[in-house]
Amino acid sequence: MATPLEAIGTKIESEDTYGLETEDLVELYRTMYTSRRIDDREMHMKRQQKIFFQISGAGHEAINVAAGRAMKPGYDWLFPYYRDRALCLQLGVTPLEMFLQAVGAGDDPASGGREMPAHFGHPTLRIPTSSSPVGSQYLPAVGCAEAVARAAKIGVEADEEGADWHDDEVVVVSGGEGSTSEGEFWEALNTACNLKLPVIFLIEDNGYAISVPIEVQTAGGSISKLVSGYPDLLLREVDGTNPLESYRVMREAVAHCRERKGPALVHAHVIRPYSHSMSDNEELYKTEAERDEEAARDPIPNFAEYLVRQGHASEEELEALREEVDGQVAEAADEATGHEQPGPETVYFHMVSDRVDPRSDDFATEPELEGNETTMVDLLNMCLRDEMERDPRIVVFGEDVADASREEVLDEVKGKGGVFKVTAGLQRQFGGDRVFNSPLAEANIVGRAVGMALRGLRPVAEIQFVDYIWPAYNQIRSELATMRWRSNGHYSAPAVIRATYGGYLGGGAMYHSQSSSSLFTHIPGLHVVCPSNALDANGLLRTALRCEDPVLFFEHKHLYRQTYNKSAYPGPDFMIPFGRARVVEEGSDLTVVTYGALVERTRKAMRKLEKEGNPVSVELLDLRTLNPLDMDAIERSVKRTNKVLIAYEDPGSWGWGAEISARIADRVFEWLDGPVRRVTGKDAFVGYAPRLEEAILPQVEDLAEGIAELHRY
Ligand SMILES: Cc1ncc(C[n+]2csc(CCOP(=O)(O)OP(=O)(O)O)c2C)c(N)n1
Ligand SMILES: [Mg+2]
Repeated sequence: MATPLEAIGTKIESEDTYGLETEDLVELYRTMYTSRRIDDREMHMKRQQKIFFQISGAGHEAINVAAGRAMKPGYDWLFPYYRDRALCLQLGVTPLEMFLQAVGAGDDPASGGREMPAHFGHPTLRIPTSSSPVGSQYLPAVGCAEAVARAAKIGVEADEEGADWHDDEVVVVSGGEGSTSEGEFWEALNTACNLKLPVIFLIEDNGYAISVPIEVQTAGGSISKLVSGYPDLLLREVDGTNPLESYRVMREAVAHCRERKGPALVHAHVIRPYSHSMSDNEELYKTEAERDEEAARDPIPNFAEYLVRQGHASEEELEALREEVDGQVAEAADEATGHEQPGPETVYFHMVSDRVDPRSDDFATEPELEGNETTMVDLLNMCLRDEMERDPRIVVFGEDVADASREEVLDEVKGKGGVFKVTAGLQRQFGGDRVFNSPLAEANIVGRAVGMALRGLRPVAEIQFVDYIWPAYNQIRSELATMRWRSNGHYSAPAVIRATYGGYLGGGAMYHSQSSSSLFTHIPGLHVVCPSNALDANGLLRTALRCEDPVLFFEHKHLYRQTYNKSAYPGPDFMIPFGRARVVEEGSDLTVVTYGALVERTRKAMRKLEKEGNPVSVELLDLRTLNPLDMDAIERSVKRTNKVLIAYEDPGSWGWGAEISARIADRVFEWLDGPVRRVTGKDAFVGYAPRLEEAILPQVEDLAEGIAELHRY
């Protein structure tokens, strides 16, 4: 149960200082005051157009410094949000570093000028770059704590890069009360409690999310009441404008987590005296009386008054401290304005790893084939086995991927191992700490993968069907793919997300048959892989696991067990570089550019035309990876054949083929002897009735017709 909040006072009455000496108290005040003055200064700079956005931590300073004081800087991890200026200062981020972000300087250590002010991050203080989507920090924070818990059980060596874990470290993740309305908050809390992870959820409740008051956000108006049934969750409610009471509960929460008793949630009531941001004016929705009431709870004057009243400092001493801080803040602001913004040449810096290039020849190894031919499912499974043996950091999880979560039944049952069996037997071989089921929550799966990858594990997360990836899209788009770029190369999340996709199985209908590749190829920083056969699947998955970037690895369900795409096992080191198309068949009349299930369908279309006495010499290109794209192979082929048809399963419009078509027009227009044609899925969802599915997805006949028509042109 939450400790009841006895009083939210305007006066700090705490008798006990909870072990903090006079010097500590004055230092806390200094940090709180510094934080407020940075906000004031930034607001001034915004009006002068020296910075381009401002959002303040005003009113949150007391709980912030208390949290920072309870943590071990550079040892514990913080996933902050934009109100956590004083918390970051307390952990050691400097005013200059904050101003560097505000002016958008290339030297900004948090993001190199890429993110807004107050998007805190630090290369060495264990503050990974923060993003803007409200609530998206919770799941990576849980993954971060989980990585340490798993590493200990798995026996991963602590000297791996990023694997600098300590078995008593804690993770603090913060957010406003509004952020607790996001599903990701609940998914994170659920797993933190379920796995008893050392995560402190610090909820800074200022009563508003921009203009929307608490009673609209939260049933019953109190997040701590709402979560009171979560097991092993230490729950504390506190006046977050009182630094001493805040310190008391934060210290307790940190101790609870250090001792591995489970997670904690601290519900801190704070104020927000400076409107939401400089783009907001709270007078539009808060009455004067309400604002006066908040002003009376302002932690900065109230703590100063307390320090004087209790004899920790005199008025004059505090005045001198304030003058000193004002000078330091002004100096830092002036210094920051002298720093340059990043140059245009830096745009692509740290989009992907600059150390390991999965397109390079390092990833081009020859297969050493052995044994009988087998299916794509088997060769994916064998790749995972090989790589898990080679790299102890690899963990595999998702829905139904384990053989059996209840390990005691494993002697009696065969085991599930994935709804398509790609992960069959992995739990049996590598144990339940490395191969495990997740809750049925896709954002949870990807968000935790982000946090684990950040800490040096190599997560392989499975999304059962791409049709259900959408709850995870925010994590993929906003966290996974952006981590390296937005931290200017200081943090990265090299995780592999495997997802099944595609139609042609019959009866899958609209939620088990879609392809959605272009919605992912549109995300910078994310590799997108789509193998068409068993051998490629094996080699490309190995590359995905050995590169240092996030990879979305698409597996076509229809191709999993086709006999025509089987291969013998290519050995434990077989890799295919990304961005290298395969010429499936050479030809001279026209080029077909495709991937996935349409590779075989195009071959069938070619054979059909031959049988009908209307042969076309087609050069068939299987792209294998959509991002990076082998534009050179396309260009080379089109220059020879002078005609090109692009075939894909997705709805045609706004799709992936339109981009390739545009690039062809751009780069080899002069070589074209005909229009760039597309054979695609209809602009509809895949229907259940087989006749409907057949009409919606591109068939052999459609491809044959398209090829013949373009040939005649
Ligand atoms: C997912 C998402 N939706 C909307 C926004 C725009 N937005 C930014 S902050 C905010 C309010 C957040 O309120 P709360 O969580 O209570 O934090 P506070 O700002 O009050 O500290 C909104 C709606 C956003 N950044 N992300
Ligand atoms: Mg709020």
